[in-house]
Amino acid sequence: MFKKILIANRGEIALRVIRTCREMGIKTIAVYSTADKDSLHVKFADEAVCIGKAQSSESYLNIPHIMAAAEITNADAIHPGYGFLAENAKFSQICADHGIKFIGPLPEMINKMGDKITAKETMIKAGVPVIPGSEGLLNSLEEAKGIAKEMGYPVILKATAGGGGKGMRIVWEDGEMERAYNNAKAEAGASFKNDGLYMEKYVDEPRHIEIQIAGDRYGNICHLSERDCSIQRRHQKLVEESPSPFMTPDLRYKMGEAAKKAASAINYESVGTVEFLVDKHRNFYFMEMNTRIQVEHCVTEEVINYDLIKEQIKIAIGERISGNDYEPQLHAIECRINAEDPYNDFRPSPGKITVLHQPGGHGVRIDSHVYAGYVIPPYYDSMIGKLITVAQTRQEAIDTMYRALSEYVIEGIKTTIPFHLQLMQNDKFREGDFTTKFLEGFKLK
Ligand code: MV4
Repeated sequence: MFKKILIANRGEIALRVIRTCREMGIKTIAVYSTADKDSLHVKFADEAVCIGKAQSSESYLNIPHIMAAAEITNADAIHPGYGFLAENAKFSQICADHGIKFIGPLPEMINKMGDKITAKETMIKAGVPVIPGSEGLLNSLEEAKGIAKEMGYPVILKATAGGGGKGMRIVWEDGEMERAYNNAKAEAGASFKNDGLYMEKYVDEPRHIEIQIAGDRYGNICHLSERDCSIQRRHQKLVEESPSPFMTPDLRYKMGEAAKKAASAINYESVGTVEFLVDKHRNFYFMEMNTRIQVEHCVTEEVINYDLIKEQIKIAIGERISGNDYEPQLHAIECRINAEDPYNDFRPSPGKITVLHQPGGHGVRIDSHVYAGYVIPPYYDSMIGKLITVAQTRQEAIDTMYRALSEYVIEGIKTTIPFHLQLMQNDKFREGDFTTKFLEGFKLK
């Protein structure tokens, strides 16, 4: 068993990992930037090391600073959380070189999924359905036009180094291709130092449904059912739930098998997520694989009654997983509470939380690092917590969510709570009738 884990992250996920470590009898080391000296993860960890200035590049993304903190505190393992260095193959390799266990996948697993064309080729070989498109990189504008004409418009251009919508362009007709191709290429080059593009047939109004998986070093893989993450805005998820209201037992079986094939194809070890686009006919296609614990892992924890961080740590130690798949036993919904003004284009709203009352009661879970008097720094993402409700049915989970949101009192900053309150009352949402385009037509009253 690990004696001490260093958590290379901040905010709610750092606290989330500390909580599980404490239950497992593992000591924790927090690292923090000067902007986070009063953060709860610093207070709740057994030890804490300041690793640099507020900007992420000087602290949470600074590998030498983090490795130095791990060396002086004698950490046996590093948990990267999500974001920051969680999917950095170089960091995973450096941990291995220093005899410190990276609680996550090996570098080659991260690399195989980080490049989207490589990932797609791997999936085709493994028999996982992918969206029809170009075979690998587009070599020129003329080639792009040719493939689009053959396949039929609309198509979508994507960056091979991308993910999360950067360097992505939808193209509806031949006349738009030149601009879209050049813009996507420039944006990809600027964002990822890699301007490689590929093309796919555009799937209009899809759902984003992802399958949580876990794999151990002995080749056992299981799936832990799906999360529906279709409610998002500009590629930022706002609400996630499990099960998906669009799911059927047959579709879950097929997507579960496909996700396990995807993970097996790279001998995946750790917890991870396979993202799919699902069209209105319930055809599903591999989109990408996330080789990390995700923000929304909690809804899965609630419906299958497992601590995924505990499972992730046990896999890293070398324990075996059972190999059984898991079906949702309950319904869970998560609302991301962000320090953003939903009435002003979700503009960030950092600052001091002057008054705080958090909801509670039956079926309510809050994963958050904030407290009354806490100052939200402007340097990092704006999520200040996750409100998760769980109940026997989707309707009850929504009703509990509405009740819990109504109890929240946060003063001093703007939050996404008014948005969530309105969403929970929306008829289409309550009927489970939504796609990734849902919020494009959503007006806040
Ligand atoms: C697509 C698509 C439609 N057709 N690919 C968005 C982020 C990146 N991971 C892939 N994305 C999409 N790829 C094809 N062939 C639509 C999206 C998309 C999307 C996907 C999931 C969740 C929200 C989305 C919002 C806009 C576009």
